Amino acid sequence: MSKEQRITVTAALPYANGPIHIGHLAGVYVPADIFVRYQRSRGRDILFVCGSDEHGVPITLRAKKEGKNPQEIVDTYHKMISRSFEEFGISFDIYSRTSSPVHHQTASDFFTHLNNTGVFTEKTSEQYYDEKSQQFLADRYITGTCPNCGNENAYGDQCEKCGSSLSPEDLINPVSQLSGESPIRKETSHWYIPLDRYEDWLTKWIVEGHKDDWKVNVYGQCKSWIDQGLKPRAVTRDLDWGVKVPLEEAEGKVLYVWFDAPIGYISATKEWAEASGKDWEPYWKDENTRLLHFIGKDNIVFHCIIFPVMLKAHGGYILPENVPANEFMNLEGEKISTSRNWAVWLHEYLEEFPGKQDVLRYTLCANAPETKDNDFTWKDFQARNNNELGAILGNFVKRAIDFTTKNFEGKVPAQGMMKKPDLELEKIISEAPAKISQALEAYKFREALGLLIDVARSGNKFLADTEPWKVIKEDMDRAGHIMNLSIQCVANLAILADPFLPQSTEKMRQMIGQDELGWDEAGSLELVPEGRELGKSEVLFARIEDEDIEKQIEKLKKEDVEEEKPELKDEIVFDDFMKIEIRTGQILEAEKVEKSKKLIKITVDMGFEKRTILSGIAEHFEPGDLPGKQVSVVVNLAPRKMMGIESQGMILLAEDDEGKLVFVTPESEIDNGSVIR
Ligand code: B3M
Ligand code: ZN
Repeated sequence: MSKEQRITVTAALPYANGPIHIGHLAGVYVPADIFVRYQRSRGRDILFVCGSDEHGVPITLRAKKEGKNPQEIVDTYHKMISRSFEEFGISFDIYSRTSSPVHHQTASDFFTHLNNTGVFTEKTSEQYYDEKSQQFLADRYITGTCPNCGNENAYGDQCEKCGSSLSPEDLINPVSQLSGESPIRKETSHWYIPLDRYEDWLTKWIVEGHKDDWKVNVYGQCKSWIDQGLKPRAVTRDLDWGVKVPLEEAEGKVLYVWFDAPIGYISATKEWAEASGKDWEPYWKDENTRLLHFIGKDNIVFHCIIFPVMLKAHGGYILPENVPANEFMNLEGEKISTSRNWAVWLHEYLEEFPGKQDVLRYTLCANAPETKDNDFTWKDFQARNNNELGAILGNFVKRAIDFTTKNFEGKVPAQGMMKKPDLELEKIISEAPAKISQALEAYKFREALGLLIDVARSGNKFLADTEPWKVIKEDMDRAGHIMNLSIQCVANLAILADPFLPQSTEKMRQMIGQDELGWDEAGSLELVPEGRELGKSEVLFARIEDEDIEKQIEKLKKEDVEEEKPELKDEIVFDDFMKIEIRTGQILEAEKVEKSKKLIKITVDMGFEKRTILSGIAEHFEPGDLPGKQVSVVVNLAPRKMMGIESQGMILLAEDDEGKLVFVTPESEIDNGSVIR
């Protein structure tokens, strides 16, 4: 690997519809930043780009919810996100945004090029349309049941439960997120990128070409999509928020957010190059550039299949060398949920733990969800700070500096003869840089961090083995030699820990009066010259007390119970309500529908007739427990066929936030068929 190598690192563009939380940091930004800082320290020409993803349905839905326009939403969150990244120390070379003019131009040109070179197919088809909101329902505007795993809350573009990428037509029982109603179908035309035509190429490139160097989770997901067969995918949408489709006949259409967003990496590069007087093209077009995408697992298909196909179809671009995607970080044993406020928000952390950026970086890296989902707990955070950062690294640095300051007038003493424990320490230090490099180059950040802490551990062991506090009484020179080596160890740690703990290494350098050194200088016991005056020692990682942590745990629990006011549907007039005919009935029989996980077939005595009704409650009730129950039934709902059986009405149930279901039953017994209003 040549020192001159050029690397382009992208980190997923966060949607500008909410703040950053530890899940984002652990999965994407902390590992990317460690990698980039390491490569910079090796003197490599590395560019680190990111920015806000400001298009797409999540933004417009958020705007609607808050009664604002989308631009206001993205302005607010873009500012907030970029500020918190900066304060946290994620060292992007540029943090751009997709509402910028450069981006609109770049994305638009990219589309035009693909269109002019005949890459797209244009197709008119019927798509879901919400009559009430007068809008086509793309992506997250529509939800329904996933055909692959049965998740009832799958989105029109993706099921978050099983990860499959979907189209609205794939959803079972689709519902509009705008009105809550079932959509109708309406004709519209769109441009499609024919992913199917790239199957052979993808097989060669990924399935055969990246079997050994891509992470197992990434490779596995890609392979299974390719094996399942790919379909053409629409790259335009009937929406008014996004990059306008640059064609006259496409009035009222914008580019699909996942078409424009990855192009955002290129736009950001252009913006950076413009501002720093550089040429953007080698970072995207030179075959010697390593292109790396840091993302979370829900973005794999877009970065490994769709974007590469776009780049390939365009021509002239390089493809990602690797896509080191991570799994998810949970919090205190539960999935992070922004709607439930079950999250640790970066901007709040920065306020509540000022100056402790490194502790969070360390904890998130030590628990990085590299191969499986992992868990962040406040107890672990405290333990990592007190027992690892403090007791091992901070303690070693402080002992080395304090003992030298006190006994050698604050100057680095001379080296002497190397004895056995000295040689052991020398070996560990000389081998550490290559070992840590190897782990970092393989995207094994946890392992790399473990190796780093081992170096500090060896420093402590060295002091314990050599006992300078005893030696000094008889042999000042030997004690000086021991302290010299200890200071050299600190200097090495200041280099090796820099990618992981940049705040603390800055302090370490001050303590040993050392300028920043590059990675390739690490491994030596000659970094700090004899006679160098030391700076003041500092506690690098102050203890975190139980009460600091308890506060956080309480805060989480409190926010968890403070329920948000639910979003209510639009007001209706009395006549609308009177259109619904609800009557009491009694369950006569109930049986599970064969081959369905959810459905129970129920026969209800309505007094005036019997009805067959299918209800999706099999995961909540045993059919045997149902006969005899009085229930409320919507009797004038148009019949619907499911699993080949016609359902003639709907039985009402109440559902709480946890998904618990109970029947809506008359308070005391009443004739079947009684009217409810
Ligand atoms: N905006 C982030 C997400 O899925 C999405 C990434 C875009 S990267 C080009 O949460
Ligand atoms: Zn699914």
